[in-house]
Formats: sequence, C-alpha cells, structure tokens
Amino acid sequence: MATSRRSFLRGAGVSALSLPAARRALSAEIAQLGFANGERTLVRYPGKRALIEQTIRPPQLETPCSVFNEGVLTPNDAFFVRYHLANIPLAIDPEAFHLELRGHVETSLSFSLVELKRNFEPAEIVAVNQCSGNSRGFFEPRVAGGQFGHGAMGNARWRGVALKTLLEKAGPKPGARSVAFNGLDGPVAPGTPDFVKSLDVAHAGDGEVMVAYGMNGEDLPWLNGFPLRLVVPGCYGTYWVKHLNEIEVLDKDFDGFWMSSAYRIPDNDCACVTPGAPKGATRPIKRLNVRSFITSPAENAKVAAHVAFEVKGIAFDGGHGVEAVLLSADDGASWIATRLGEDLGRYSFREWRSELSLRPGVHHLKCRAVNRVGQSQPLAPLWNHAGYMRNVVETVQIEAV
Ligand SMILES: Nc1nc2c(c(=O)[nH]1)N[C@H]1C(S)=C(S)[C@@H](COP(=O)(O)O)O[C@H]1N2
Ligand SMILES: [Mo]
Repeated sequence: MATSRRSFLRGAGVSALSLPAARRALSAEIAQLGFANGERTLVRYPGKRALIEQTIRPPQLETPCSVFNEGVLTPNDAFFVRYHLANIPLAIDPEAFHLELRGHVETSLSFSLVELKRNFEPAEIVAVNQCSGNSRGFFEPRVAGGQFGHGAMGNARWRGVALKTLLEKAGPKPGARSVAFNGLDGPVAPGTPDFVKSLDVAHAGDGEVMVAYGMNGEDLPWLNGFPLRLVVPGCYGTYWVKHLNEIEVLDKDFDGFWMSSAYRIPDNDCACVTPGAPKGATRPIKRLNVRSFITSPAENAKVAAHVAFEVKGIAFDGGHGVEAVLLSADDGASWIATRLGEDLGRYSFREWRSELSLRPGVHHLKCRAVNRVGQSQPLAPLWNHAGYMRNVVETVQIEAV
C-alpha cells in the first residue's frame, strides 16, 4: 500500500493522539436549538467545522441546520457525530487493522483495508443517516436522552463493499439467523454493555447493506467511523456501526442490550403512545419515516413583502422515495405543490423549491412530504417514551416587511 500510516491518519483529519485535547470550544458562539434549554456552544474538532456541542465524553456533535441549505450531500466536516460509550478509539493503524467475519459460517475470514478496497468491486449508494432521537428536544412532554435539534442527520455518498459479497465468501451455515456488528469503541465502566447491533440474515445479505470505507469521495472521517462503518440504507443510524471490526453470524436472534432493551419503539402502526401511558409491547426501531424541512428562509427571517422569494428544503423517507412535497404559507390551511430537485436515489435527501410572495406580517410556513406509497407526515406530533421518530410537519415563522 502506497499510503503511509501518517498520511492515512491525516486523510482522516485527526492526529489521532487525543480527541478531547484537540477539541476547541468556541464559547463566543452559541447555537439556539429552538426549545427550552436549547442553548449550545459551538465546538471545533479536527476534521470538523464548528458544530453544535451535545456532549464532550464521548464527543457528540450536531449539524447546524444551515448546512442542509448548502446542498443535498452533507459535507464530511459538517456531518453529525453520535456515540454511546466514552471509550472511543483514538489511534488506529490502518495497516494492521482487520475486519473479522466469523461465527456460524463455513470459513472465518479476516480482511485488511487494502484487501477490502482492492479485491472487491466497490459499491456506492447515497443514503441518509439519521439518529432515532433526531429532534428529540422538541418532544412534549419532554423525554430523557440527548436533546437534539434537527441536526442529528446527514446525507452522504457511501462507498465500500456490499456485505452480501463478504457473507457469501464466508458461507453462512444452514440455520444462520442473524448477524451482529461490533466496533472498536467500548464502555468505560465494566457493567456497561458494549455497543453491538444486529440485523436478520436476509436483511444483512440484501445487497444494499454495505461495509463502507468512503464518504463523499474521501476516507470516512475519524468521528464518523474510520476506517470502516456499516451503512444500512433506509434504517436509523443506530444500525450504522462505526469503527466496525467484528461481524458475527449467529444461529439465533441476537439478544444484546442495544437490541433487546434499547432502541425499541411501541409495537403499533404509529410507533406512538399517549404521553404518560405505559410503554406496552415494543419492537426494535428500524426504517426512517417520512420527513421534510424548510431550509430557507431560516426561522425568524425577514423577507420583503409583495416580492417573490424562493422557499427551499429537503425531504426523505426510508427508501420508497419522495413523491411530492407540499408547501403551506398559511399555517396549513392551504397547500401548493413544489418542484423536486435531482434524484440521487431513493435513500437520499431530495431537494425541493418553490416561490412565495407574501403580504406584510408574520407568516407560518409548513412543508409536508408524501412518499411513493402514500405515507406522509402527521400535522400533530406523535409521542413515545424514548423520543424517537419525530416526523410531524414542522413550522418556520418568518416576517414579511
Ligand atoms: N461503534 C459505534 N457505532 C455507532 C454508534 C456507537 O455508539 N458506536 N452509535 C450509532 C448511532 S445511535 C448513530 S445515530 C450513528 C451516528 O453516526 P455518525 O456519528 O457517523 O453521525 O452511529 C451509530 N454507530
Ligand atoms: Mo442514534
């Protein structure tokens, strides 16, 4: 391999010595997330632009919403960062690194990075990575967990090897049921369960699930899972295991904590319960529901009255694809169609645009996406105990002057 270890790490944007020490808080700059106690400092990590700080150990960073107005792909240096466990890898030797594939298979395999890049046909897919708890800060009544605004999501072009290809090479034995994924991070306290996620064997081998080494034409950023991460198009970020180094095929359903206790939603059509009601039966969270956002104008923006201006945003769902985005300038009383932008695939953000001209005063703009199977967004928010899957029609208040 021509690339030296040091240049490889530079490529990942991190000196790899100490991330916490490399953190630069920009205390002069404050972000306001739009709910009570929504003030956050902006912070700069190696390889990242100024992002909204959610936690320090582990680093958790939210993308400012203005980034989603810049383009349909989220730049690597602006992509959000979510971790559960504080013991995250701070140094990885890409030449020594191996991905192990073992368990209920005919042949256990071990792949170096060079082998994954050279010996397999690269696959590419544009897909949204969204945290289950994106927008949790807006839940009312409030729920425990990271109080995110809308920036715990991003859209990127992922490059890697189809997991199906690797699984076929190892040869799952008859009776293989699930596949478990583990990364290099781990708990600080001995009692905390390691972050391991699983997919059933059919989903893991569907040809779309990917072991990714590239993101938007570069190596994965350190904080987004360098050197390998799982990409599970259409599914919540919790399955997109970072720093992936162990894949295990099992002859039973995987029952680790992060599948059997965490990341579960009410087992009903709306994934919701009446606030305060008992949790009831649950199932693992899975596919993204339909969402859309106005990215311009920004909240509290002023526009010139009676002058046409552009309204623009993004929409996405769990893989059926966006069929239409409707826009309302009168708080939902009437709706107009918008024009969809370039189609980068059914797992991608889809841009939309329209023009409005408003009389003087305060106006409430709303957008509402519909996917290709007719699913849309509720006009009133749904609630669950974990604060997952918010997809209510959001409102942006602006003033025409
Ligand atoms: N190894 C590891 N992978 C992980 C996690 C983690 O804590 N450890 N968190 C998951 C969750 S919940 C989310 S939302 C995504 C976030 O991906 P990002 O940090 O690249 O934005 O990573 C997933 N992969
Ligand atoms: Mo997440």
